[in-house]
Amino acid sequence: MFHKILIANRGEIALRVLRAAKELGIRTVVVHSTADVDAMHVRLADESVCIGPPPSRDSYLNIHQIVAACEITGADAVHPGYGFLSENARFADILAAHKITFIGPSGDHIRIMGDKIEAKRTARRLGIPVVPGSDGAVTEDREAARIAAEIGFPVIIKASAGGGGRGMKVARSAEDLPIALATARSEAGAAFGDDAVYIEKFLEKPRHIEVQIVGDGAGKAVHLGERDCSLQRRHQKVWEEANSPALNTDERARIGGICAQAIADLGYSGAGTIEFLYENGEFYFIEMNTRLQVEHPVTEAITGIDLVHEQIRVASGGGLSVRQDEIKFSGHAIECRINAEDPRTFTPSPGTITHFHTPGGLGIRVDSGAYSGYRIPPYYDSLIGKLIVHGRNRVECMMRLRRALDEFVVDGVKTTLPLFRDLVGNPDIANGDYDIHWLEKYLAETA
Ligand code: MV4
Repeated sequence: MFHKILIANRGEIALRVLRAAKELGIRTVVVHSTADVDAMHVRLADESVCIGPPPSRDSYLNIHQIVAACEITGADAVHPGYGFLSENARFADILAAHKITFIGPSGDHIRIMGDKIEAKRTARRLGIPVVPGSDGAVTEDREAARIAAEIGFPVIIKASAGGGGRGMKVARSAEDLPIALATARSEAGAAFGDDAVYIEKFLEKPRHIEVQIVGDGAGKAVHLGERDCSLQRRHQKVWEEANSPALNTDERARIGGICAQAIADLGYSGAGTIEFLYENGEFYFIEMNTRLQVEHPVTEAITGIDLVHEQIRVASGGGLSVRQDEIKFSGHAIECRINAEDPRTFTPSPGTITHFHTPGGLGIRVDSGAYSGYRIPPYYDSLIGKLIVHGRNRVECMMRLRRALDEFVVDGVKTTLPLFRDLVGNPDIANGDYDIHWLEKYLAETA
């Protein structure tokens, strides 16, 4: 097991990882920028190293400073959290070269999944169902027209170096296609320095369903069911649930089994998420994330498994703590992302939290580094906490969520709490009847 873990992140996820490390008896080091001197994770860590000024590229993204902090403190492993360097293959390689363990997959696995064309080819080879489309990059308009005619319009053009919704163009007819291709290519080239694009059938009203997996790097892997993350705004998730209200037990076992087998065959190490669009009872792979995700606590709530413990175990060579047949799904969980933003325009609202009171009681978890008097710096994302509610079934979960939202007090800055108080009373949400476009439509209609 590791002696000392360095946490290369900030905010609620730094605290989340710190708690897991403490439980496993591992010493903790945090790195932080000058803007985060008063952060909760800095106070709770065994040691802290200030690595630079507020801008991320000078601190949380500064690989040399982080490696130096490992050497100075004697940390033998790094947990990257999410965002920042969590899916940076070069960072994973550099740590390996310094004999420091990256708590995550190999640089090569990160690289494969970071290239969306390569990721899709790998998924298909491993038996994961993918969206119909081009087998690789499309370079010629003629070729694009042939593929689009074959799969049928509408189609979507995506950047291979994109992901998370960046660099996508929809073409509804053959006439639209050349312009969509040219725009997608030039935007991809400008944004990512890589103009490779590919074509897929455009799914009109899918849900976003993602499967949580963990691999031991030695050919064993498990799945921990799925999360439904369809409620998004501008590709930012707002509300996530486990299980998906759309799936039955058989569908869950089938897609989960396919994903676990694929991850085992890949020899993948660590936690990961396989993202699908789900429409008319079919799953279509779109991307894989090779990190722990913001919404991982809903999976922890219904399985009772600590995903960060599993990440640390497999990274240290200790293997998975559970077999697939020991993983049971119990009840229902919902996560609301509490952002310091206007609840309607989502404009960031940094500043001082004058009063912070979190809900409690059975089935309630709040992951947050915020406290009364905490000043939210303006330099980073606006997530200040997550409310995760668990119930024996979805109805109980929703009742408890409504109560928890009533108890939650954040004064001094605007937050997304009022939006959740609206959503929890909405009939479509109560019925679990929503797709990836529902939230944007709702926000437009209720503006
Ligand atoms: C799609 C799609 C429809 N058809 N692919 C957006 C983010 C990126 N991960 C993939 N995305 C989409 N890919 C096909 N073939 C619609 C989206 C999409 C979306 C997906 C998940 C959650 C919210 C979304 C909002 C708009 C578009």
